[in-house]
Amino acid sequence: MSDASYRDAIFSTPLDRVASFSFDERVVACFPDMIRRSVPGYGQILGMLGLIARRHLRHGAHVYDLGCSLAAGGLALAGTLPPDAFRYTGVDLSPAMVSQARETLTAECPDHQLAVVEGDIRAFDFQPSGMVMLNFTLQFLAPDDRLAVLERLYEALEPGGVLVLSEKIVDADEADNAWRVERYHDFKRANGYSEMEISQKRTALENVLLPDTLTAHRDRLAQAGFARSLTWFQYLNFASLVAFKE
Ligand code: GEK
Repeated sequence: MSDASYRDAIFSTPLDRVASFSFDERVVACFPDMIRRSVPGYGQILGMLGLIARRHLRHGAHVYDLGCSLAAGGLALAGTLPPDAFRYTGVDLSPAMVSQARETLTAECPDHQLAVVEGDIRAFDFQPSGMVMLNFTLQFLAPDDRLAVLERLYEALEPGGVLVLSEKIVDADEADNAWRVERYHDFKRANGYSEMEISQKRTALENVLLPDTLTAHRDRLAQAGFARSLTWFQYLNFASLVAFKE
């Protein structure tokens, strides 16, 4: 990865009107710092991707990383698997993310087959694949668009294929949810975010990031065709599921 990763200070000054969050150049420049300090368990989830791939991926199969941002999923697989083990395509809507991701992959993993394309996963022509990673991306789609994307991913997966779905989640129980959200804010404070940054980011993500419950995720996966899914990781209000195509 290039050294151009700055500390996230996007919401560190008071704003009259907090604009909706968007994945622009400013966010790209501090993205690795932002995601590590604001997504509990992000590093652990990345660390498991290669191990999941090792168990489930047919040698040479194709892997998608949807909403790949800076292609951390591709870097994680390349760190665990040899160059001929898989072909990777990262897809992201943000041109700034795509160009930085390409630069990073060329510099870091020149021997692996890693491509990044600009595209909207709601209208993407998915090719047959052995593994799909959707790490903290489905949550940014309008709820009504989520099932159709999962249905098309189920179709694209080869038999024996796996989907890894990581998301910010909400608890159906109000008190449990409040406790998790409060501890999540403690987690952000402990990682150096101020009260103002926490509250402005919360405002910016309102109506942009709409989390589901784990039950809603499991039900939607089943509706899309995945007869088996399970939650393999949870840290406060962030979780990762794996779903299998029989
Ligand atoms: C990681 N997976 O580091 N089509 C394609 N990309 C999209 C769409 C869409 N419709 N909507 C949003 N995105 C990454 C982290 S970040 C999560 C994922 C976060 C992209 C958006 O441009 C951004 O790069 C990414 O989804 C979400 O493992 O910032 O909390």
